[in-house]
Amino acid sequence: MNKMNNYIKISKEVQNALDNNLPIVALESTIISHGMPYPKNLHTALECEQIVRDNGCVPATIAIIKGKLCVGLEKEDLEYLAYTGLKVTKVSRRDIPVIVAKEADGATTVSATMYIASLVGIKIFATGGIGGVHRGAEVSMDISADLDEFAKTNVTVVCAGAKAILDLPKTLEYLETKGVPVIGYQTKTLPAFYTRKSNYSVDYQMDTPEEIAKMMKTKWDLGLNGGVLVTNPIPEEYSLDEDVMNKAIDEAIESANNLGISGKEITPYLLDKIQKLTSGTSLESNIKLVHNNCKLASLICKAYYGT
Ligand code: PSU
Ligand code: MN
Repeated sequence: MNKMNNYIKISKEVQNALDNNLPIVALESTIISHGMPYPKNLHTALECEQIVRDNGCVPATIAIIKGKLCVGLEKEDLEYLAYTGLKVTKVSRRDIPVIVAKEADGATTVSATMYIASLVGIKIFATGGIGGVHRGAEVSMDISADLDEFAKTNVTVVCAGAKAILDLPKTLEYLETKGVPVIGYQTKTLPAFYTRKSNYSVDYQMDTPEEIAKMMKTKWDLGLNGGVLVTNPIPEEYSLDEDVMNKAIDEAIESANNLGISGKEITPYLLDKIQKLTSGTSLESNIKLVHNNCKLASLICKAYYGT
């Protein structure tokens, strides 16, 4: 652990929470630099932190700054990540050692954020959507590193389901193979990010934060390492029309294919294209669902810590 400490920088607020065993909710930074345009990305990042505080937990936004794995960011770090946007390296698990060794900056995806959160003992993390199995993965082999992270890292992630830019049934199959429970919060159907429902079922419906917290404890007590995925439907008033969204998604995927975009660029490209095609309504929904997830993650976190 000593060697590890050289690489980690914990903010005062988060260190105080760790010292006093207070509930902490992790937040990712790829969503800031690559998932939303400036300045809404900055406002959203600050609002997310505030929602976590308002719900009785301490926020820990995670990123790599000058080669340090930062747990809890200062306002100027958030401003920098938001303003610099796509020029900040998108860091998933495989990128961590390279960016740290170069003493460079990185916006962490779900996989990298889960890993860094786990290093300091944070158990819960809120985001918008996770990466998954892409459509056409049987040819491209494009499966997000997020899914394998769930197989090994003991962190629960609260999201609004997987976006329909992905292949939802293949994503569920993959998580099943990796032994990851997919929980629907007050729903039996897998939420599809912009919409409350998909055509697919979650593994288990759970109706209270306490029920989820008890299952997490049980899982890890039993030595069943790996994450838990909690899917939380977007609030009704912000959910978008399924047909309109599917049309935008199909168009965005076609455009990405025509341009030959692949690898780590594809998810940010599709998100940006969909935002443009829906003239910003999808961005507003995206922001609202992230807020909603920050609240639920905080409630689960408090239940987990018994506070
Ligand atoms: N989903 C969103 N917004 C995002 C992402 C996912 O709605 O910004 C980001 C997350 O950081 C996620 C990453 O971990 O995209 C997945 O990228 P990839 O598909 O390249 O693994
Ligand atoms: Mn990928």
